[in-house]
Amino acid sequence: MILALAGGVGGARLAQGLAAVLAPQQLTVAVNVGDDFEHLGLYIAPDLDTVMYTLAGVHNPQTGWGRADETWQFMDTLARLGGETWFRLGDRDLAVHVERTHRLRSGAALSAITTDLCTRFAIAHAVVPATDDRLRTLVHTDAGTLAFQDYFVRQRCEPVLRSVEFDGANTARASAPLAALLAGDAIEGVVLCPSNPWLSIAPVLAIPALAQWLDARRVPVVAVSPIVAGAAVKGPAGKIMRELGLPVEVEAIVAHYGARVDGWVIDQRDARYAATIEGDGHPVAVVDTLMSSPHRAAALAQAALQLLQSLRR
Ligand code: FO1
Repeated sequence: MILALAGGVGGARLAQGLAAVLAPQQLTVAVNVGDDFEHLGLYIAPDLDTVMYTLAGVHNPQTGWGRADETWQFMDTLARLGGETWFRLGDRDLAVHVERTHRLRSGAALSAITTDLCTRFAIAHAVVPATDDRLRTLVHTDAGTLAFQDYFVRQRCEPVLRSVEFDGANTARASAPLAALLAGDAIEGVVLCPSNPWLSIAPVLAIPALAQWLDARRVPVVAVSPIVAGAAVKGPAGKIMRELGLPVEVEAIVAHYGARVDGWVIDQRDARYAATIEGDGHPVAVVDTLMSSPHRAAALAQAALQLLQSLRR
């Protein structure tokens, strides 16, 4: 079993690649829930839905979020009624939020709901929220402390980020299926997807059970760099790194994860960093990391799995 930690578009794309090359019983994707929030009375889980829609092949490849072939009757009507429209919910997408919210209010756990929704989308591989408990990313900025989606969508990541906090992380437990996996000995390796390390992966690693398991692990961890040729492939990682006073380079990502990562998959455009990273004791695979098609995502997944395999020997 390979455990992939994912959030956002980079995570969803690599999860799709891993699902293409691993059998269903060989992959669990544990997804960030720090971006989740309540909006218009609904519970929205953007990263879970991005992974779910991508694995189901119904995602919108242009936006990276939401569904393909979406219609917007609900949003248009809401706008006419004077409702809040800064966070856009398509008609098909809306059905997922309504159903998930209803089930949560009936007492079901987020992980159980996710498993059932994924089955209904004919997804064979396991997708689990990192936690069933409340965990919310708060962004401390020059414009004050902002809830994640307020910062990310409403304010388009424009405020200068000073630090990030994961409200509830200290008491959050691993979700039921993830806890069961961590308690057994099925996991043979971990892949950190090329998701934003500060906004998407950090909330997952902030869950004490997961952090403790990783620090005591007996299996290798491989990470795929989300930085290519001095820029983030997608999203605000580059801007955030500059605001944190870090160079927007692979080596800053390597330093950020430190001893938590054993081996690195970096892009061929960053090949010059390979010797230094290897010199620090981390084997490196240099490949094309841009997942511009499902085929390329599968090739990248294969490279990450090969590196994991070599670390196991
Ligand atoms: N991102 C946007 O930039 N604008 C939106 O209106 C928006 C709506 C939205 C609706 C459902 C959903 O699951 C995701 C949505 N996202 C939107 C993406 C999302 O907020 C972020 O990309 C993630 O939280 C970051 O990983």
